[in-house]
Amino acid sequence: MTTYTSSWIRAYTNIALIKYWGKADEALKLPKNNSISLTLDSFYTDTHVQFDSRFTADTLTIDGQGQDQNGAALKKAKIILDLVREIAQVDYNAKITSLNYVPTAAGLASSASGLAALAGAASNALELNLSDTDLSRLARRGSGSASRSIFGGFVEWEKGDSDVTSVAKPLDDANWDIGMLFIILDSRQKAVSSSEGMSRTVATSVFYPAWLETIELDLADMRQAIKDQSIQQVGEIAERNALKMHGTNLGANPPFTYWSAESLRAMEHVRQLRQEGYNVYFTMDAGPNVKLIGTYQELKEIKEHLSKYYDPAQLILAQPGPGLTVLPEHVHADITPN
Ligand code: 2P0
Repeated sequence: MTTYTSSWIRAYTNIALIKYWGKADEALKLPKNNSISLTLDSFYTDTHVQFDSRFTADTLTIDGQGQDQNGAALKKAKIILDLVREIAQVDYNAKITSLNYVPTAAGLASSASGLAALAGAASNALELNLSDTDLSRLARRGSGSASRSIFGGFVEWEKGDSDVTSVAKPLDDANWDIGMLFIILDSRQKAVSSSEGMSRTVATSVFYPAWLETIELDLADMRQAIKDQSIQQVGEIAERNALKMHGTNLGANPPFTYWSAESLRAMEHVRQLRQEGYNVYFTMDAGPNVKLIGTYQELKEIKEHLSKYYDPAQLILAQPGPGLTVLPEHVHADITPN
């Protein structure tokens, strides 16, 4: 019998300030445009992988729940397992154990942190000693946004034009006062997955050409705003870019939106807070939740203010978070498979 076991690896989630919206290559997950994100400390996934000659199938357990052999989560995981098995030249099946530290009912996509943690753990088990750049490439094959969660702070995923060149790079360590406040509005499964949403938009949206025509300018402006450590610029550009992304969905055929009435109400709160003098902006992803961008200090006050309208569990503050982390042995020692 042969067995290869990883350490526990932690990856933090990230939220895009300039969105990834559209694939140039579906199989390789090469994006149509670069994206820029902020890795956050509040949401993360811890993952452990064991390859063993006795296992008869790949298995995945998330928060103690065994995942369906034909389910979406295991399918994405297998892409990464197959890639590392090919590099290491082993054909053993794997047991993946994953813990998601996303508050219950948050309804936030865990694919960025989940697939980044898996890329780290699977390659750690087989002692591949991959560089962060190669880990980003590997994570990307599981889920595009996972490529960015290898790094902490502000990150840019360069679209590239091949499997080798489409990788994320750190932009800025975000060691200044910026944070996000999540308003959790709905935890139900979304009707249009992000993969389906982006491919329908690329194929049919009359507004998609405008997205591509203006993206380079948005990227350049965002890089400068980050360099200047300007919350106002980062926030304004991120808000505009998010609204533009959501606009492309309305121009698709059939049209769709991730917004709910509650999302619009949350956006109105942000506009109202600006009128009151707060330097706060919002972004939204492939779901109804709204994420506020501001200084951590102001977001703390805003959280208090918004608690008039929302349950405390719906309001979650986050600060910039680190990249992929190898956890010390005592963490999760009680549940580590042997
Ligand atoms: C982003 N999103 O940049 C964009 C903005 C959602 C809206 O990346 O198909 O789960 O696995 O590559 O990474 C969500 O898409 O999609 C996403 P796949 P992924 O964060």
